Amino acid sequence: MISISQTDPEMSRLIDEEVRRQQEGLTLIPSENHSSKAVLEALGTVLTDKYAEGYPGKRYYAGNEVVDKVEGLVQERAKKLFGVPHANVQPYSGSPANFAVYLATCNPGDTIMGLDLLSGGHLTHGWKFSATSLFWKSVPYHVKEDGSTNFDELLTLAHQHKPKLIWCGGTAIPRAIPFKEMMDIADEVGAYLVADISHIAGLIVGGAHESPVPYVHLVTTTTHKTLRGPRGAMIMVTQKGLDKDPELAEKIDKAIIPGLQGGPHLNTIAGIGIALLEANQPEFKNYARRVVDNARTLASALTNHGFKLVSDGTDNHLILVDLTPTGIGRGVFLHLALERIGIYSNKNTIPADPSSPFYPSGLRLGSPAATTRGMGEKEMERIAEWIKRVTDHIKDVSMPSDKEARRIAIKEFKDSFATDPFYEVMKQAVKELCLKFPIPGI
Ligand code: DSN
Repeated sequence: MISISQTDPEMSRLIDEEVRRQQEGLTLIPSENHSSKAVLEALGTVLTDKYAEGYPGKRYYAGNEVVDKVEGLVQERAKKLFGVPHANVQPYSGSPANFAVYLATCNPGDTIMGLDLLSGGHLTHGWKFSATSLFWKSVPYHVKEDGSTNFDELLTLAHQHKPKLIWCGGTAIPRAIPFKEMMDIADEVGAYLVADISHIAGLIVGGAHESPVPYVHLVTTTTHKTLRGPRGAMIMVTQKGLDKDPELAEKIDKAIIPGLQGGPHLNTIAGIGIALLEANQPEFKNYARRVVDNARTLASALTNHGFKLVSDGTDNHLILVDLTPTGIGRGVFLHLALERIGIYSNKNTIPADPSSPFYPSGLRLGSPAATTRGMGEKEMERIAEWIKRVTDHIKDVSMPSDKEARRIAIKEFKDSFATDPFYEVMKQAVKELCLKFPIPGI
């Protein structure tokens, strides 16, 4: 940090501030994690300065003899770890990776299916405001109120619309993804099946979730969630994918460049390689198991405190709390109050949410980052207790249905933080715990 503080003290102070926020607070956002010191170091190397449009051995720029080896090494590690014949490690992040899948497999206007965003899918799986539904005809499928996939609806829609591609996976799914059942439907209608395993990639390589590789044609994943690498993504082609289309690997590579991206971010790619190496160590299996154990402990402690959970629990790293028994739109208030005391979560829609996505009735929680810091059962129980105390403390706040009244209610709620000593006392308790569990990369 020394050179930053000399060159740009203002930026240096902000980075220090963020280090403190992460260290003194508790990340329960299921899509965030704390990457290792080695991963962070890779991001700050001269690899960031090199242009390398193309792929190893076939670039548009000179001077690639070293970065060819870097990218080749990361490709090999990805292939080995996930058990796939082809891996593209260049996508800048999850959304471009998913976009490249469309480019490689569909023509503009083709029909695609994905889990509706409000059911726990992702924007790029065809959400109505995503460009993916602008260029392709999106037919979303949903979960039932208990959080399980509505296979009857999916099967009916798939036969009716004959999609070219079906997505499985998403961003707010507390249960195991039913890859085999998805494959049966995709095969029946001749669609590509793509697993977006961004949330659970680390659990898959750590043996805590079934792998989609035998069932799907393509796999996309971000690299920074349970996989604990830098912010990036990968696209993998399975043997089943090559059997369906022997040119699928080339099509994916072409979709990334020249289709969608320019030069790859080689510092990130090196960081991904380090994360893959780390994920291949025996200790990572232990990490993946502890992530799930911690999520289950947190889920059952919350249930014991009277919270209602979507699907009544979790199979993975993620918990979705249904706050409707105390009123609608309450995810907003709880996430703000938790943020005030240094606990970071997501307001989130629940299946059939009576409120809107910006004022949802659920709270999304996850265990990957806390587990990376070494927290365990005792800490999960304490965290559940804090969430309960905060929930009780704000029990009288309610979300108005009128738009302007809503804005005022949220503002007054936030203003109350400054004068209510409860929040500062709680923040100190959270900080005290967090300081006992240092963030590894710092
Ligand atoms: N932003 C990611 C998440 O939080 O789940 C999905 O893109």
